Amino acid sequence: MTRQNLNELFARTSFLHGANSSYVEALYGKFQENPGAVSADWRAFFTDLKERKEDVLAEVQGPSWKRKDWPPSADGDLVRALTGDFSEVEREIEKKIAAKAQEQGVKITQGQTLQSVRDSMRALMLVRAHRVRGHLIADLDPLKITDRKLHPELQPETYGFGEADMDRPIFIDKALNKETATMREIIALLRRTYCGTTGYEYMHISSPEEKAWIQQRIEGQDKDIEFSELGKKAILSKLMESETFERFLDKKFTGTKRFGLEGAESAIPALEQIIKRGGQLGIRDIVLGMPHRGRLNVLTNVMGKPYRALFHEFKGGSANPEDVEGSGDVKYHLGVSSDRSFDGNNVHLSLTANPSHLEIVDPVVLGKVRAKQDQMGDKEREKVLPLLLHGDAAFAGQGVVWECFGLSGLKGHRTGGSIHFIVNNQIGFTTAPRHARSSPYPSDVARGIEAPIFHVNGDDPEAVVHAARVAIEFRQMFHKPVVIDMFCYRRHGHNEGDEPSFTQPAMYKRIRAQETTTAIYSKRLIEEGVVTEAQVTEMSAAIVANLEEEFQSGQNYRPNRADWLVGRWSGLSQAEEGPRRGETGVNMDTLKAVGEKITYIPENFTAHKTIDRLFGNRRKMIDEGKGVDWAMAESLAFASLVNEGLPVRLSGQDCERGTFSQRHAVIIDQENEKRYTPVNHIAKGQEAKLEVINSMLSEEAVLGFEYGFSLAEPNALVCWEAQFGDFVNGAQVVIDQFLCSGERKWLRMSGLTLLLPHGYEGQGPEHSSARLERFLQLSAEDNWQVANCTTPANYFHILRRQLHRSFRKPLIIMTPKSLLRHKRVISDLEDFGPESSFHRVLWDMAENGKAEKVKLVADDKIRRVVLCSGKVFYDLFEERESRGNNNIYLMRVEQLYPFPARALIQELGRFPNAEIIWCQEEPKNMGAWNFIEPNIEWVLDNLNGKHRRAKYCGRAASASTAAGLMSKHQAELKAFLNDALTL
Ligand SMILES: Cc1ncc(C[n+]2csc(CCOP(=O)(O)OP(=O)(O)O)c2C)c(N)n1
Repeated sequence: MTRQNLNELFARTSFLHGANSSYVEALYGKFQENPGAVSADWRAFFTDLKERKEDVLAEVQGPSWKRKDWPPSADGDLVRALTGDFSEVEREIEKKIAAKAQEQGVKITQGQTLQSVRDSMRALMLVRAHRVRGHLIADLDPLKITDRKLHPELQPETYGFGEADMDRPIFIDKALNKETATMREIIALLRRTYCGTTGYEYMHISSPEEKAWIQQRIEGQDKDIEFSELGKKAILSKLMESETFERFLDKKFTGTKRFGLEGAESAIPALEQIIKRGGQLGIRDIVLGMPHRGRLNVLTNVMGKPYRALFHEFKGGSANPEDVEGSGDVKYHLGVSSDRSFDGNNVHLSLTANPSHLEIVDPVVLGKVRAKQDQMGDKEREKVLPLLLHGDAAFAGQGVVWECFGLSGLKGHRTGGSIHFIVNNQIGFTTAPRHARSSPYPSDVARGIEAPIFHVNGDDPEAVVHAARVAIEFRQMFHKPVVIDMFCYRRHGHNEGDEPSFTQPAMYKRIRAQETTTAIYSKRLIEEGVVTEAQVTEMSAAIVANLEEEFQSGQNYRPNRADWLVGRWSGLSQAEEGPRRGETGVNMDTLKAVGEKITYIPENFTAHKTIDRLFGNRRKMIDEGKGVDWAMAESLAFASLVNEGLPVRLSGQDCERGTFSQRHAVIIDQENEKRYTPVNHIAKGQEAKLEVINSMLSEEAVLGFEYGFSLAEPNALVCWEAQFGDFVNGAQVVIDQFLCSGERKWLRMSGLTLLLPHGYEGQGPEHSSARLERFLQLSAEDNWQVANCTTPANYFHILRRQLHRSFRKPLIIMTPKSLLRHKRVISDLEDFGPESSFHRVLWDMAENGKAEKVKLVADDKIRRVVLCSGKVFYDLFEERESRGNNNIYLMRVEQLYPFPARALIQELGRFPNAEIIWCQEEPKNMGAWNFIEPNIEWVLDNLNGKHRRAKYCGRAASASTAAGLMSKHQAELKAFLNDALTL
């Protein structure tokens, strides 16, 4: 179709786009069969159109790169409404009414038919209004403080139905599961379904199937929330356990912070329902994440952590045996795992340890889930469920919540739908909802990804459990996130020592008068005859007796085993001191074979000509055994790992190609846009794969996700790459709270690798620094590794080392930009071969005969050693070449942390007469200087030589990371190189 035709079409029908392609297609089919079957407008258009149907549809369907599942096909009503052809719906209804009348042998006049059609249309509008807005007048708030006025769109009068019209039967075309109903019945059904103690928000979903499924599940006379006697008793019992537990803690440990769940107890039977129903629907593993509120209750009453263990911790005892190292954490941050079994279905549960920073655990949970799904081969992502609990203020306020929703539909990060349970106690510390968010509900952010949202009154435990059931069913059916927003209250202050009436006197007056959820539900069940008062008292007494018994056992309780290095982690151990090189060299034959595969472009694949050339060059590196550059070294590292059966996962913005167009891990056929990942074609039946993911433009959630993945999968190399190193700032919380301290706080190892492009090349303040200084400041207690490598071979080994040792530690690497194409930044293939390994300190290249001009003097004649790290080494090297200076030695610290003290004692010991300089390209208050100065001093003290301290050579301290002007950058560089190389 020509652009002119298209424009014409757009002018006439503004809805012609991919969303309606199936509609247009169907219409065109109809037209081809019988031109009279489509409206005059369309007939004229299709007749005008001389071209082939395929062309029309190809245009309508849009470009090949567009998302296949988006936009979803529009529902018929909407399309008709959009085209202004609403009369078609009316005509259909008219036909149905006539057919019905005929079937019943009733004669109706044309006037009567018209009246019926109008009734139908107006009644259906009322039905639709309830589906969309019913929740606005639902009875959601147990405290009844929210003003939920009748909404005009939900009033029958608005649609012309007065009292006199209430009992006339109206044809409603199977809406509400009924063909015909009176307005009185319709209103009753609508109010019961949409305005009771559950308010459904789902009409923002554009998929007709999902919408219809929810309607089928909740609408109609037979869809009332109903539980068996056994079910009701189970709910009561869980509520009682939950409430009694908090009371018991309050009595025994009065005033101790516990962030009690009181006012939100219905969350406990709801979680129980998700596990139970989930188990029936194929869930085998649930990873939970939650904040402080109610955590102790969830730990004991859902996860099955023994009460005695918790009581022991309340008394100041450790959660781990005494001989286990670690600095520990407060009890309301700790994780735990357990197995629960319902009706023969076993479900493994693990609650992820988290820091105080609300919501940051969410992406970590998602990453763990993804790894477990991969391990189980759970392609449909139906066996492992992410289950997240939230506070209302945090859910509305923390951006990472949205970022996680953003990940939910993406190939590299989806998890088959997370369930979100908001404990909406209508307060955040001391802040009221009207000051905590700009939208009506805390859950509104979920509308953006078309997740269904079930608002529910926490004082109706059956409604809450029902919402939980529908939520897990929906998730299993459609693999999308679902949100339960449970309106409730917080009985005490933010923690148990806080006085809430300072700030919310009216609310707390109501709360003090509010009966507990358990009391309300007990009364209801007594009235229904499900239990007797005596039984309730008995149940409660039994719970207290058990808690007392556990309390006594807690006196002598000692944890006998720490929950770490078990399951997938068994076989790994705590890291020991030493060089810890690992066996990272690869046999030459393997290197060559693998190198050949990853530079091969299949016959029937049309690569871009630059890629063709690039791959040819890479092949030459293998054939000639020299000149291996950075990107090829990385590719060899990935390929050799997958070749050993160890998967590699790399995510980051644009990382398939690589920000600097260096990687090309996935190549694209220029003819048909087919993708080809060479590393995944190393061997027939290759099991371990390289998964490279162009991620969403987020740092916080994506890094959190990859960290979570690495927690659950020790035997994959998991890497996250920042587009430029400075963007890692956006994920600082993950770095501070998890990556650098997770092992010490929670005994959780991670081998996550961060690739952070870093280097001063005159690109301005934002693209120069990955803030090396921050990582070094956080370095302590052997918590991770920070490196700034200068050779492709060292990069290859440090990546492989991540999986070839008996422990896992996060790795932060400053990665190059200009050095990716620097003529000196190459390695020989044999530096990857057997016996080769990672070097924490690297010698002067002039010693290896790689300098053209400089031949160094004997070690004792060396007058200065310039220590440095990263790219600046090459600037120093070339400047020295141009000066021809042969008594200055350039030594590289490739791994900054753990600081290679012993290696440096050995290497610097060679130069007894040399002064020591630390040279860096970063300003003095940044880079490694503040970290490395005392470390070098320690080394020099140990050497006991003439020089005891290193001198600084580099840029002056600066507020901004780098100069904005290239000329200023160059001048600074020239000045400090001069300082470093002038004796
Ligand atoms: C990111 C972050 N900011 C601030 C805090 C401090 N803080 C702890 S709890 C809380 C209120 C949370 O309110 P809400 O999410 O509604 O949960 P609730 O305590 O009411 O259950 C705040 C502000 C925090 N823990 N994390």
